[in-house]
Amino acid sequence: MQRKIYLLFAALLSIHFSCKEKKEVIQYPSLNLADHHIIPKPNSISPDFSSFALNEFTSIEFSPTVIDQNNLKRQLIKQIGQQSQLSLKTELSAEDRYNTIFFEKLTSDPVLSNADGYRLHISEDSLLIQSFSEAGLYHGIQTILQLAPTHSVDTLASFPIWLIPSGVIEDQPIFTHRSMMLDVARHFFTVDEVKRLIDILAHYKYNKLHLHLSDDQGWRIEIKSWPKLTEVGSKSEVGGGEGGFYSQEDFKEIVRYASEHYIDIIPEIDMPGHTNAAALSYPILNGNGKSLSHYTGMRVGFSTFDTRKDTVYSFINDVVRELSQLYPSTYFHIGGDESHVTKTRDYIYFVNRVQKIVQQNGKQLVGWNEIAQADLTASSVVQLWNDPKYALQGASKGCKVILSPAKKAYLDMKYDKHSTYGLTWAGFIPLSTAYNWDPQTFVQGLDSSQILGLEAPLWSETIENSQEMDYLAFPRAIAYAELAWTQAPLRNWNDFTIRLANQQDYFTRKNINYYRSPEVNWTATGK
Ligand code: TNX
Repeated sequence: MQRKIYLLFAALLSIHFSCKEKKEVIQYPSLNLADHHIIPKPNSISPDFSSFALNEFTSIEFSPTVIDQNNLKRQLIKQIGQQSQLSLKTELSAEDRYNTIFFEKLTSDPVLSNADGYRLHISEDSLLIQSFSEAGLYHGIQTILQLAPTHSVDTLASFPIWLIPSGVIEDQPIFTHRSMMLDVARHFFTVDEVKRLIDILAHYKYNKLHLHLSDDQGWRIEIKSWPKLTEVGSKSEVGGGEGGFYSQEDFKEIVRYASEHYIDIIPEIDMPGHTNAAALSYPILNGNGKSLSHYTGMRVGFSTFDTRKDTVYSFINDVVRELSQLYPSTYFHIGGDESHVTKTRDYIYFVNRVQKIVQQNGKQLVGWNEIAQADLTASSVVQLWNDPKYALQGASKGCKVILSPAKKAYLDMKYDKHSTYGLTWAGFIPLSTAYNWDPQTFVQGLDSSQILGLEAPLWSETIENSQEMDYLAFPRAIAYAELAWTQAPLRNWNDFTIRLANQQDYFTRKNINYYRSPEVNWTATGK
């Protein structure tokens, strides 16, 4: 359809050359910015029925206060290059400049209030991206990528142009925390597999990736003061594979790569339960009184640290200290789920002590919903997964809540009974179930101001590589991206499925093995 419009305009439009060699005046086709397929859906779009012609003479400029100019420029050039034949230039001489993409950092704004928000002002001669933050400017790039066609028009100018509809987009998320979790403990995923996931999440404006780094089946992060964690504890996984771990350098590389995409890494060390691999490495930590061996099954709730032993807390302090130094962002996740063999009073005593350790190491504690039973300070965060009463209990202590209700948001649940991978304990989660709920009103009695955001966890008992990860994660993670960003009145299932069907070019380019949900008409590419 779009190609037809281009051809029509090519026939109608005359092209005028100005005296400067590269400058020529084109009459821009009238494109409708409202005919977009952007996910997450933006807050407001005002088309003005012209276009901006992206081309190799488009210069990239910044207001002086933008930090990370090099990174933003590099990401824009790289990501445009990945989806089209266009190589934007890092520098252009004044006479070579045809039009401009201008990044502006705002200090105040009448409409945008959220640091992650951005405005695109797209006109014939410039594409202005405004935000309070570099992350917001990066989100603006992602919207441009979704607006830009993969194919150029070669008939409207003497050089190829990629036409972007003109107008104004004003956009900001409902949640500051838009997160996915990857369990690298049940099965290990390599640094490259994690980086590939980061690319995709960033494209849909996620800003957090939580890595579940330890569980009964394996310990996945090098701790220099406790070397057996990786020498012993990393060498197993579900089903008996060889396991694996990230060296501290690997972990820093993941953090660095994620930061180029404005994604924070949140590491999780799960305790006092889910600790078989740690206790196998150092039996002094063990609190369940049983002899230990590598665990390759899928049961949960049988392991615990000895919560009354000071050595356990010295150990935890070393782990939290070493790990905290590897990343700059705020949160440290202590797990805390399913400690079925830890007595409740020991569990509370444990979480209280670990909360102090995390805070003394300069981080804010996050834990699965059971931690709400402890004496949490208001800076700690409760992650709802199975019981809303804990979300309310956490909120009553002033804590913010991350929503990951298993029945709605668990990426490891099967889509339906035919699914190749996945579990079923929280029910089937077809794409429509993933999309059609409202995080802001999900927990009755929880004020939406207490909600930090949404996280979709991908537990990895049944998956062991990127292809299998993709099957469970996509397209559901794209539905959650929209739930975490777009206001409820703007969300619409039918409209979402059409925009989703239009992501197929991107899926193909990224080689994403997405699940072709029968609920989506994958051939519905138009509006
Ligand atoms: C429950 S959700 C768990 C995990 C499992 C998951 C499988 C949570 C906090 N704990 O240990 O991997 O179910 O769906």
